[in-house]
Amino acid sequence: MRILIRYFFRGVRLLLAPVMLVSEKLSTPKAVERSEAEQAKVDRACEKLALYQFRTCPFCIKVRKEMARLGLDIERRDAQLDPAHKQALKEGGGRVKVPCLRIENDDQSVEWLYESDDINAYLNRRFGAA
Ligand SMILES: N[C@@H](CCC(=O)N[C@@H](CS)C(=O)NCC(=O)O)C(=O)O
Repeated sequence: MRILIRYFFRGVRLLLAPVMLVSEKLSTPKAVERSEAEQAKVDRACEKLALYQFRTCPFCIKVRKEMARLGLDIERRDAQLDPAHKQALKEGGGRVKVPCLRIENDDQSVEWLYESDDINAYLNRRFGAA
């Protein structure tokens, strides 16, 4: 019975995935405009960030849309399909839950920030309009 339920939900997810991805594409906002120098500075800062995500997780989509709005080129790491990323998230952050933002500080220390609202608030504090 349990296996049937698992396959049922897997099927639902498979059917919903394209809908979610198309809807994300259609509703992703345009990026804020920055000068070339400002954008280069933001791009450099984003090299120290990585988003652990699942492609069709609604909370990840929320964060990805905010990244797009803020014009942030943050590496996305699939913690569902890539076992190395999944393991890194488990070991570094403590659990396989997404979205999770990996933040490398200037002193090389690393923070793992969970919760889509907290991630978006962090990105806005750091990269939003002053
Ligand atoms: N409140 C969280 C919810 C995140 C969440 O439920 N993510 C799901 C994927 S859509 C997950 O990682 N589930 C695995 C788990 O909770 O262990 C947020 O806003 O980020």
